[in-house]
Amino acid sequence: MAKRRLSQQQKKRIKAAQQALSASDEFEQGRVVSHQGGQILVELESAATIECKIKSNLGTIVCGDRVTIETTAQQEHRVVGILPRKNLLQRLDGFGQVRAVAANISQLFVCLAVSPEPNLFLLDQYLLSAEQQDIEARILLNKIDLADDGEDPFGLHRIYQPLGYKLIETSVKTGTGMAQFSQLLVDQVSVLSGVSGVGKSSLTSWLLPHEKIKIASISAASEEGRHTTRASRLYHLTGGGDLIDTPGVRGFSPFIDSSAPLAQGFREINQLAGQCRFHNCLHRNEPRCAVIEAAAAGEIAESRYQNYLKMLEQSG
Ligand SMILES: Nc1nc2c(ncn2[C@@H]2O[C@H](COP(=O)(O)OP(=O)(O)OP(=O)(O)O)[C@@H](O)[C@H]2O)c(=O)[nH]1
Ligand SMILES: [Mg+2]
Ligand SMILES: [Zn+2]
Repeated sequence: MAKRRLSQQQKKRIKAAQQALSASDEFEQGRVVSHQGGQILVELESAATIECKIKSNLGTIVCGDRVTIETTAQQEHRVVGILPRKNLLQRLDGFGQVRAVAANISQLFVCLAVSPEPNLFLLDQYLLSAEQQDIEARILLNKIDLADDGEDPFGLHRIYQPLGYKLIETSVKTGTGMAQFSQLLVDQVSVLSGVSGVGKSSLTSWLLPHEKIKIASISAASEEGRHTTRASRLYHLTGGGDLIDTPGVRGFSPFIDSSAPLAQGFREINQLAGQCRFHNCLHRNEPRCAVIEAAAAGEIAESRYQNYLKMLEQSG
């Protein structure tokens, strides 16, 4: 794409406008706590929350964004600028389009449940996506009260703990693991993501009993989620830190950057890749591949290697 050159005069004008923007009393800064339809809720530094419209051509605005707001003479508020983001969590929608979920976050909880049963392919996609977006991912297995025997249901500890992923088991129903969960949230900006019905809003509501948070009314083991939460929402936790509850994802929807080598999103594969005979080895069927050898020897979990191959196939 041809770069557009700005004349000296244009540059001066832009700089002057930016200085005027930051110096003016008419502009305030705030943080987006929710965005639904054309309506944005912004929390100001004074802790007041105001409804804002958005200036056209501003691009996507999401929960966690820091924004500049203009107030008109008619006392209408309008978001006119987005401050630079530390990071941006993205996902794919049902049409394969990239959608922003939340900005400026410090950790992502991939939420799973004993029922609906975890999909490890989706989990590995999430972890890959988090690695690519440089976001700390943690795994949460909720509804542990429904597990038959307490010992590592679905083998999650066996597979993911050696890779360095923090894994916690919770039950909103019995309170199991909730103290540990609360502890992990202190002073962090955390996002709860996962399929519908795993209990993201139930977890949020447990932590914030005074907030009115919509939760699916009945839980039947065989039932798919009902997509109860419709828009992401950022809440402040009493112990310090913020929590963003998101709507359940449909199908396989974490955002994966296909221009980056897939192996970089699989910690154990990435670690071995340097030992393969070919520097551009895809660890599929190449001779003297350290990854294939490790998978055959059981040093890489079968599901992880198979999911890597499946993603490789889908990306090409
Ligand atoms: N047994 C059991 N049921 C739970 C637990 N946590 C949540 N549930 C139930 O699971 C169902 C779904 O909970 P929600 O919190 O609405 O799930 P969600 O992940 O927010 O779903 P979406 O908003 O649709 O994405 C509700 O009926 C909850 O009561 C738990 O720890 N144990
Ligand atoms: Mg919900
Ligand atoms: Zn290899």
